[in-house]
Amino acid sequence: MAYSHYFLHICKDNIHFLKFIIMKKKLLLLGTFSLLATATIHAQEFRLQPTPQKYISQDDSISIPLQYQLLSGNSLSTGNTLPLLRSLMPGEAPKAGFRIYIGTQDDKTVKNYRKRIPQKPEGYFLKIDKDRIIIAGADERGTYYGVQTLAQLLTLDKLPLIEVSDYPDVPYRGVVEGFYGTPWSQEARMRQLEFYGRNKMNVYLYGPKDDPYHSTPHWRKPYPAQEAEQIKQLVDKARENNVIFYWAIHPGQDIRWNEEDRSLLLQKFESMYQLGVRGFAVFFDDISGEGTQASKQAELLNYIDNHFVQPKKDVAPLVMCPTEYNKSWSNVKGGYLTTLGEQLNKDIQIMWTGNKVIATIDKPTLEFINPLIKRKAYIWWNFPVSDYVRDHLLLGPVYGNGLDVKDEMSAFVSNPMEHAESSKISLYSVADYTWNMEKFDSNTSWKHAIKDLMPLHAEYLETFAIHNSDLGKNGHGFRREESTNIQPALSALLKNYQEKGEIDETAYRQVAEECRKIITSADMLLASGNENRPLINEISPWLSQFKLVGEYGKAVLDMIRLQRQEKAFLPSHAHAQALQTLMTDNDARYPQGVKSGSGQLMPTFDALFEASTQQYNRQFHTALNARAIYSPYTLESNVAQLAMLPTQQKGKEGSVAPSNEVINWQADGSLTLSMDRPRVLASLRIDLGAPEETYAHFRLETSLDGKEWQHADLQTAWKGHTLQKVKVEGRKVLKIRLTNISGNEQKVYFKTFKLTEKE
Ligand code: LOG
Repeated sequence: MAYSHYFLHICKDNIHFLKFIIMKKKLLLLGTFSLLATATIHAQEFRLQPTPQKYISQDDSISIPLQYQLLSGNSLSTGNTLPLLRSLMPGEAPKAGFRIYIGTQDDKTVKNYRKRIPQKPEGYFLKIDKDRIIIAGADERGTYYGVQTLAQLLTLDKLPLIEVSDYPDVPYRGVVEGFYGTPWSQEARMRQLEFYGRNKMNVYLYGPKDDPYHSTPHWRKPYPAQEAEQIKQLVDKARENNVIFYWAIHPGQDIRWNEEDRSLLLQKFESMYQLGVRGFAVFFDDISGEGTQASKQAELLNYIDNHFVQPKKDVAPLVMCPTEYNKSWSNVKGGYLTTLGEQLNKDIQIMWTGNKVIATIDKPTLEFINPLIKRKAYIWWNFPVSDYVRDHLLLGPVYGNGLDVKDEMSAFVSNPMEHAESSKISLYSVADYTWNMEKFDSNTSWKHAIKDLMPLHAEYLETFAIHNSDLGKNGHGFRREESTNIQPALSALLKNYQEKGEIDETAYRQVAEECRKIITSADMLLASGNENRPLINEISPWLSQFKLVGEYGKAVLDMIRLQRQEKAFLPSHAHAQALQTLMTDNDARYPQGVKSGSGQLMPTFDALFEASTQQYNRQFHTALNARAIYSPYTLESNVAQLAMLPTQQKGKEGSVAPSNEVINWQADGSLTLSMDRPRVLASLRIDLGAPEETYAHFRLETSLDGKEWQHADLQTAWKGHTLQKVKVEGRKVLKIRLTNISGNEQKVYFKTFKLTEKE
């Protein structure tokens, strides 16, 4: 296939949209994959990522030069730009006719092109001519990005004659590993850093909540040797990929505002500096008490800036995450944010998650915060983080952020899922969005992200991703579109069936076809071998669930088709029930739970299951089980942050989903968990992540009828902080209620609320 060629389509304005339809040699060389998979990716649509600001391409191309003469500027004698170029193009030869001129703007090698270099940080000019390539950067990172763009063009069979003038919209773009739960593995982080380099993201902030040396209890102590070595490895990897590695500390839970703690914190930073870290951050999110004082935080940060960051000269601007880090939690009159705005040194960056903890970012978001903090917000975007909906994968498109806010922010970093590889679907688009906002096209970017992760199985991964996008009910009330491709057919099918007892044949065929695609996609991905093993390992519980969803859909379609046939209906009803059981079992097999297709597919299939069974029962006077899902627990609360938390059931265990944030539990506020019928308890555990005395402010009661309430003792079991095991063994209850009786607001966490029933 060496003769393959590409076609250029240049659209109206001739610059921003360029497509190469190309047969990629590289893909065909990956011989380990099945023929079928290879056949499906014949026509690859090529696109530069992130979308460049400007490019013009002639309808012509050259063969990739086998030999070339390298003329490189002095500014590149160190750093990783030339090593990257050499690794991409091995044929360097002193006398070759083809030349590559590369340098930053003051270098002689690119002096003829100086005027063409965009005068923007990290900008570059790249030109591919018949006899030469020019890569000229505004600064070193810009030159490096020019080489990264060339790297993408080199995946084509031939090099297009092209001119690119490019620079990023947002100064700092990247990722904050800032979620609760299992931190990313070393290997995952190493792969991430390469991914950031390739996608022109320049920051990675290390701050996993569950690294004990980042937060309480061990933030004061240096890392043990082995962990330190791993961080050093990451720092080196980051540098290799031109990413600034920020190390963040989270001291606010137990910091004392004295000299001892200040110097311990500085010593910790110094030890990280020794490991090569050149970016530092202090996070004060999700804390209560002493640590939350704005003026103390500002004093500490300024001290770090004046006595550590500035004197070192080679350290990136200090970043801080405030305690009031989103609008819904901020009390402007209380003066927390204005104190930070006024007192913090001007070069210190202040993070902001938006109008809520989880929110998209738009103009009004920034118009609110920027004047308060007297600087451009450093956006901490809580997507695709899933630590509050761990049973879901968030693989849908990145959408909803303003396309007109590039000048209003100093940075935009995404907080990802604990699944590193799966997060790349969103991170790819975050790179694209932050580089060139106006041209950002959510859906195109998403499709290319998927192709980037699994070129040979993109079609299947796309099917999986489109149905695994929404978060389900959650405490933050943040939702995403899901199953957009089939949603109209699903609702037409359901509406016609429920309202008229009729089958919309077109919709039926579309849904049946989608179920077939779902099953095929799950199988193809599970058997995809080594194309992207880390990704498949992460998502395999969801792939198994996804396949069951497809099978369940098929069984339910059979049910509505056979609903009037007394005998034939029964096996399809039984099969659908069996599949429900398998899905429940699979969900229970993993501690975090596993939900798939929960946004559109499952609610529709469940509703069809119920409607067809009810119809059948009516017609044939039977009593088949017509209930698809069943949750024995419901939660009610007048504490705003608790009201939306989902409940979960696993075998004999019932629980309310935990929340990570500080809960402001108002006086007399209560939470009530109700059961479908009286149940006998074996145990109840409550963890408010608070000192023992806090529990005295709460009253726990149970009731058998919802009218009369019986007191239950909260009994402390010590577990670092506290965990309450409640003495309820053998008690029969319909409702459990926890009330703040202190007369004041209580600040607590809501880490555990879990009961087990007696056999
Ligand atoms: C935490 C963060 C967590 C995220 C989503 C910030 C600044 N802090 O509610 O660690 O991953 O929300 O659960 C947060 O967002 N607290």
